[in-house]
Amino acid sequence: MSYFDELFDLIEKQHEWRSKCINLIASENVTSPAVREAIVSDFSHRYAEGLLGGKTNGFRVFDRFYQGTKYFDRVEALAIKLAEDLFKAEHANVVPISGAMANLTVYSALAKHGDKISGLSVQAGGHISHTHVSCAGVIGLRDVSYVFDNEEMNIDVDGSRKNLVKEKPKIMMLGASLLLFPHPVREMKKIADEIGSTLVYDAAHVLGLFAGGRFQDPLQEGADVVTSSTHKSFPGPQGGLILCRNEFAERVDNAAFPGLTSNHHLHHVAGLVVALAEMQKFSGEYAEQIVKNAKALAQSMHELGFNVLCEKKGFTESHQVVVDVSGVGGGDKVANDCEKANIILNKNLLPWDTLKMTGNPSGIRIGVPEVTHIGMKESEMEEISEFLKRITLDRENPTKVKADVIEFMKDYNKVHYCFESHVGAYEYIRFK
Ligand code: DSN
Repeated sequence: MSYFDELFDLIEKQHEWRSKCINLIASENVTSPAVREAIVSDFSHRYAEGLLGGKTNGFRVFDRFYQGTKYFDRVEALAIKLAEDLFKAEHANVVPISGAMANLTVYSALAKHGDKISGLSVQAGGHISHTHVSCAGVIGLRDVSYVFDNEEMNIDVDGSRKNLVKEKPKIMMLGASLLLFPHPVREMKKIADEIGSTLVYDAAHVLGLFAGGRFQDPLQEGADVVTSSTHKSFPGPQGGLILCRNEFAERVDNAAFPGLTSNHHLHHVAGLVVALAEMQKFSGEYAEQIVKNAKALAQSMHELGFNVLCEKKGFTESHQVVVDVSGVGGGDKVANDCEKANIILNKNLLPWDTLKMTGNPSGIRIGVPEVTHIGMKESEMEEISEFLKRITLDRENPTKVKADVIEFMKDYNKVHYCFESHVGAYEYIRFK
């Protein structure tokens, strides 16, 4: 088989396999067919370097360096307008090509080498791009960690205050990869104002909930800037997004272009317009069902004997469920066994783990955005928790469970909360 044939064979296998899997990765989703159509359009071949101009009738105008962008200019103007409307933001920028690039763009706009940035440690759920290991380190920011309350699974504001006042980080990050409950935006904004810091909320995980009026609205609660990816609980194409107050707009725009991105991904901006339009119509219903599903899954797993975190707080207010599986082999074993049964989820450090435990941490993180997007509700969450019990607690052979998972998935092959289409959620669309 040629490499060319092998590649297309792999793509087909991926589609077929994923149509038979329950995907519980909290940072993933499946887009609507309309988003997929936009992504494969001619915009994928083009450049649109240039500067954002002012607005005409509420829509952005652009000063491009190349010809050939007359239709794309309207596409990008639509993306910005829809994002500003949906998230009630004064300003949006859709240039960054990922969530981490959105963070890097904001860091380079608002801080300089040697400044400090505060955020959650990776064990407490902070994203690596908030730390010196990743984007913050790239531009020489030194990180300061918040104190984390393991019981509340949230930032300990009073415990963190003293160090923040002493260290005076230039940027204070909120938001995380492990995020069960709303972050204390109002309280942290008070500290940020006191020490002259800019409060940035990384909404990558919860953007879809934010769109639907669930979880929290970081901008209305006081964040100066929101960064995000566009493909987790928000079911758009892969990409990045920045929302901010007008006072930060020019610095953010210049850091995005010409600062850190030469050519943004025009096809993904087109896909983002589709997802924003879908979420303008469906996000309330979608976000509500995501949270109902996460709570139902957590409750059901708890009743079946799993050590689900935060029972006293109702387990979760987000799209995530976090389970301590240290008593049944650890996160790595459980995630691997689940994959053998066609259930895809990830191992996760818990706040009391050390970084040395990264290979086999105490936890697993479960997310329900994708299963909700393909139409599952509370009763399906009960069925999923039964599968997880059989694999993990009953130690049943995962290949036996896999047969039942494949049968179960036969009923979930369409994307919901989007404009009607005859194309299936995992269908492979052939061009050649
Ligand atoms: N890797 C993503 C997550 O799983 O949270 C964040 O970038």
